[in-house]
Amino acid sequence: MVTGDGDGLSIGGNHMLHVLRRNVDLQILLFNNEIYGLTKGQYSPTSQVGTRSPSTPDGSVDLPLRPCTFALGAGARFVARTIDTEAKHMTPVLKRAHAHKGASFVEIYQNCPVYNDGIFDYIKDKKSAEDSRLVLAHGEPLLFGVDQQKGLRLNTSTLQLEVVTLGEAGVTLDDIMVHDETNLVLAQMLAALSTPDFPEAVGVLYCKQEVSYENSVYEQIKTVRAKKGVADFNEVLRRGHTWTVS
Ligand SMILES: Cc1ncc(C[n+]2csc(CCOP(=O)(O)OP(=O)(O)O)c2C)c(N)n1
Repeated sequence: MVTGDGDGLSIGGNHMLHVLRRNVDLQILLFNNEIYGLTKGQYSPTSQVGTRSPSTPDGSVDLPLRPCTFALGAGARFVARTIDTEAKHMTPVLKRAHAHKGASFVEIYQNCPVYNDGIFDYIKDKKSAEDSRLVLAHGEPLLFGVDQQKGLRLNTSTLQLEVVTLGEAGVTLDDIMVHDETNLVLAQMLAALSTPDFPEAVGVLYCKQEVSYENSVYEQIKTVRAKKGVADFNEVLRRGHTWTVS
């Protein structure tokens, strides 16, 4: 299912919530350009505060939604983020999403050259990408920056992630958190990170294989049939309040 930030989080936000919660076997690609493009540039649920648009001529005042945070909150079992122009990064992410049985949610940062041009330049441009992009790999330390010299450490007093530099103030690789895509709490922390204070996480944030909605329903039907036998549809239809008109 290919959708946008407007369609997927506002117009169809209700459906998105339940498809994720129910774990329907569906791959969802949410192209986030932080604007309603097709209908000529109205602000969307992911538009930054202050976005000037035909529907917010003096700038939007409401807090934007983070799609991955929303998906995790709704109970999605597969949540990932990638970038439209980064084919090398996107391809394995899409393959993982496709292989996942159940709802998989992929947010794709996307430029809108007409109504929101350059909105993701900070994470795409070679100059700033190193500091603003945290490329996730399961089992690998959360390192980023030029020469991978910066990393994320868990501050155990505040229970928050913090940016540290290897070799400074005694920081070593052992201090850096290791990515575990089965850890929901970590995924929620990673999904919420934003520039300029933090890099933004791209890759698979969370993956937990659980039985899909379809399989649960088929299992249930099997169990009920084993117990009660296969119903005769005609008999079911004619049971109860039915009349024969002669
Ligand atoms: C129920 C419903 N309401 C409104 C519309 C009109 N409409 C079509 S696309 C769109 C905005 C889409 O924005 P987004 O999902 O962010 O995609 P983009 O065009 O930016 O890629 C709207 C409001 C619609 N198609 N269906």
